[in-house]
Amino acid sequence: MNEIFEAIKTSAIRIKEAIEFDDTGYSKNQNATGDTQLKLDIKSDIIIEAEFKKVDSIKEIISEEKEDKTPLNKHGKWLIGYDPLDGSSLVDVNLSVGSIFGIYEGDYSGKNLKASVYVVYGPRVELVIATDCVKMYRLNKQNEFVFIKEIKLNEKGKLNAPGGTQKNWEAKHKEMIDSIFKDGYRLRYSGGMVPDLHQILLKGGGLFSYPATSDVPKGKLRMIFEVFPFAFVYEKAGGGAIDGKNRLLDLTPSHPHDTSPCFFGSNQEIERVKRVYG
Ligand code: P6P
Repeated sequence: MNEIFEAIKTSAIRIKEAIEFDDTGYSKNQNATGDTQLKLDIKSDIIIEAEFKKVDSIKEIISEEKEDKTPLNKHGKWLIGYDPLDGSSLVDVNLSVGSIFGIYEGDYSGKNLKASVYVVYGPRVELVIATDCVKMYRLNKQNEFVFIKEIKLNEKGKLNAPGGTQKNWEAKHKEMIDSIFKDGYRLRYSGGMVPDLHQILLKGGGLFSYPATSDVPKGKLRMIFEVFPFAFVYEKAGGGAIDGKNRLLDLTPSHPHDTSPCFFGSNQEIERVKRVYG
């Protein structure tokens, strides 16, 4: 699997340059879920696909930016679901964005996710690899990713990242979020899933939520490309990841672009969600 991690590192360096210097305008195309694609979305996807095509152990890839799967090597072992540049619309207001990768074996169900990787393009470029544990690397002056530390969540944190349009939250969700703030948690929400979840991991814990709402009753975030990879990271870092009732990694999408309500956090915060949603 190391050859996949190396391909992601190479992609990340090229995507960093595209973010810094390329056109952040919209293309004339739409992705599989109807979002108008930014030129950066398309360029990031092209960069990643080109690097993955060099890796013989990859059987197939599927991108959030494409409707269908792309077969690569008939005898390959791994399936990769990825979001090439999540939160890309934040680039033109100079906020952090990220790439997310789920490495699956057999199919794209949560139980068959074997590793996940994400990259944060922020003031610094950081890469996190989750296998049996969660390791963070940072890009240095020589364009090398240097190991920084292992990431572990505390049992209880201090940050609260409440996603979704608040006027469309269910009453029980609003009550839960309000009570978390009443307990002194700090609001940390940029609208970028990767930096928002990265911050909670690095600051020791808390809760990120993107619930079912009246406008997106199945949630907004995609299971294969976004939700499963971060669920894997949070569990391996000692926390939890649920859809309100179920463990997210116990779920199986019926369509590659299926979404799910999602809650990622330290164990005490996840228990709090279960008491409200369970
Ligand atoms: P909202 C970015 O578009 C994204 O897919 C995630 O990165 C982020 O967590 C979410 O949408 C933000 O959505 O509805 O809160 O703006």
